[in-house]
Amino acid sequence: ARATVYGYPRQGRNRELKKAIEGYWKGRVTADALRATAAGLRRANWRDLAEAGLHEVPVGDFSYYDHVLDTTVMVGAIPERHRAAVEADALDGYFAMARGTQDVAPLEMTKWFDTNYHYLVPELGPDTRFTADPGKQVAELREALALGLTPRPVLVGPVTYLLLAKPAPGVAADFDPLTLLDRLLPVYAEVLADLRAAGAPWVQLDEPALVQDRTPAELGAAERAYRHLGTLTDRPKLLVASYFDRLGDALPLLAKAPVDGLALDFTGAAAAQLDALAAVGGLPGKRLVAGVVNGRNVWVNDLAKSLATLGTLLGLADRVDVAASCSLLHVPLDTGAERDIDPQVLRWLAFARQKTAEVVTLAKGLTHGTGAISAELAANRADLASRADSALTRDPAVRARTAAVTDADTRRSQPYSERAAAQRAHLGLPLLPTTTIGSFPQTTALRTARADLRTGRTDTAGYEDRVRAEIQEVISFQEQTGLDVLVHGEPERNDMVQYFAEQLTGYLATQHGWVQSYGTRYVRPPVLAGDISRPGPMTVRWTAYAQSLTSRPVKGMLTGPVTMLAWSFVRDDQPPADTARQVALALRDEVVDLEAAGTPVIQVDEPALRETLPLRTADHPAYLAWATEAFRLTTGGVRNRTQIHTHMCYAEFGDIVQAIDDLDADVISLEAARSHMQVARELAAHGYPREAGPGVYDIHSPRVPGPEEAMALLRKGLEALPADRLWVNPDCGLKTRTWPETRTSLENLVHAAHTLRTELTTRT
Ligand code: THG
Ligand code: ZN
Repeated sequence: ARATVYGYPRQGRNRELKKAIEGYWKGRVTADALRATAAGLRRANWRDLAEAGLHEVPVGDFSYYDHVLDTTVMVGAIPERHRAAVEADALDGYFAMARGTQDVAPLEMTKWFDTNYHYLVPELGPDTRFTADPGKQVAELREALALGLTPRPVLVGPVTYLLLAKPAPGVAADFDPLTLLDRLLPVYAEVLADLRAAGAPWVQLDEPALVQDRTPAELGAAERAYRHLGTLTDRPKLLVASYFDRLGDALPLLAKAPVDGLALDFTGAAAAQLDALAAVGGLPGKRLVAGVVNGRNVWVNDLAKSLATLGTLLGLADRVDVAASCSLLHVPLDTGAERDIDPQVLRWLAFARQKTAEVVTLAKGLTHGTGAISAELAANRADLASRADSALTRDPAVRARTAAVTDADTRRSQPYSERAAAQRAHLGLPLLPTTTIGSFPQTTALRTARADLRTGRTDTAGYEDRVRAEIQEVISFQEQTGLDVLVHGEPERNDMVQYFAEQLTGYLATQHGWVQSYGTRYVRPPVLAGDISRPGPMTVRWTAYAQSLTSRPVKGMLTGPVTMLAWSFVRDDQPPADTARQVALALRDEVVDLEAAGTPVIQVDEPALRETLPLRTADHPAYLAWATEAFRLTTGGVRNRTQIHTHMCYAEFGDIVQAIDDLDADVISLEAARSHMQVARELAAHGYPREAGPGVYDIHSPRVPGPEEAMALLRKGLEALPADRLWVNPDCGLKTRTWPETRTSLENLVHAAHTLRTELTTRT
């Protein structure tokens, strides 16, 4: 057995790639210097992988921005509006597609399956003509060959590429990109021939889209694609890779296809594939690459368990190799860089570098028997045992409390209709109340104060003075502008997940655990490592301070349990539902404390509720059940008169309206500015009975909408929802906007609300 991986973190130990690219954008780094940095990072990665003992290294997984955009370039599917820029300069044209320019909009960005990585969506139409442009892939292959390595180019497969695409602007919305398959396959054939000629023995074609529910037509397309590519004569050996879940109906189809190998995910729920593989008679004559090391979480592998899986697989294919389940792009680089995590706890964790070592160990064990890796197995057993027995992972008080949760804890004492009356009386709000989503612009003074606190140039007292000054400013601005429900502006928060993670027991923060989110943007997801508890209030002090400055209601702001899980690495030794319940109980205490401190409105944000939907629809009900229960457990402990808000920021809610209703929040604010109140219509169509604030200001754009525009959107909202259930707010937090933009847009928004309010009250 041999060891391999499908991809590796691109950024470098100190995010050198981010710095070089952003420097290039600012004109501080030349194109040559950027290329040299990139080549150096590729070399460093390959050397690391080869030294770790990988037999085959991936090539082409490197990217200046995104591997789906690289595929768009490889097949020549450059959108019309970007062609001039690409022809003028390939690198600048590439970045123009990714980020747009003054005059030209970028490609749309969306989530890569159920990970937190975002890709650039190919734009295709009936007139799209593909041409092969494998320059990047061939050049990187040559670089690796020159180092004396055995490289395996990794490409996005043609079926997944088309399934990830959408109709180009101006193309009918019902255009199906899959109809372009017959035009695309000859281009892939040409790329494959070029890679073979350049010296690639194998090429990997990634088809993760086949782990999702697929129609018979889509499965038919996959079958046709691999019959076509498989029967080419001038080609390298083909490895078709799937990951993020099990293949389902696509498994028998690919098992029979004339390709040379399949890479399958055997982690988590996908482990069920083992039986499915046996049921189709295995892969006689083919190479099986078994993804037994989870490539998207951070936990050390159970080596003995993986060896058992691998042993079973030995009988099912001609040759069995060992890999991580997916590209290691989705995990940080190296636990060795962490200084602040307890060394014993650090041994439970495996980042890309450690996962590569695990894959190599498993390949060795599979080839030479467990005797050859007895030291590794013993150490692994000890690490797993230390994790299982640790006081961090098992806190009896937390366990007793989660076990005692009753259905009543997840329900408020009265139904929405009765609560609404109590809240109306308590809050005394006007028709079409105005509010914001929570954050206000983070000023330079504030960022400097936070940096100074980190470096010790300011003490806590000095920093907190700065935070109080910001809160004062934000409160008086909102009063002057005439907003009805105020916020404190969140000046004390760095990131909406990290801020809470840092204050909860059981959560670990990393110093260097960067993971690419999109382009040059990275996040450092905290790790849900142990049982979660809240040593003390987390937000009450700042919210109460804000409330002390005004007689208008101030809204408390929390991140909900589902988002706390979605944007963290989640423990794998208990179901996510159990972890969510622990987080929910900790947040519930915060909600109750906020109420006791006199907070009349509390918002619990769940931007990730929609984005964590499982890939297969069969798995949706179970997910939505625990997710909505965790939200209700968080918010179920308050009195009727306390108003619970929630907020979500992506526009596609149509398929989860029922789940949104099941949250039993009193008010929801949603992104709607860019989708022109489609959300309001969807809520109305569903008979959504609660109050809603479809956003009337698109905060993702620096454009400031005029008062007429806010008014027009509100009128649309009023066509869908009755006036006494409609709120007026921007569609997301204002953290990324400037103060001048914020000021004008909120003035316009309040003006529109006041005008309509007068209109509505004088009419009756
Ligand atoms: N917080 C966390 N995860 C998230 C989001 C978040 N995942 C999904 C979505 N939001 C991702 N969006 C972004 C937006 C901006 C940045 C990263 C992800 C970003 N990062 C800085 C950078 O790379 O320069 C680093 C920020 C830092 O210093 O922490 O700008 O909101 N947890
Ligand atoms: Zn938002």
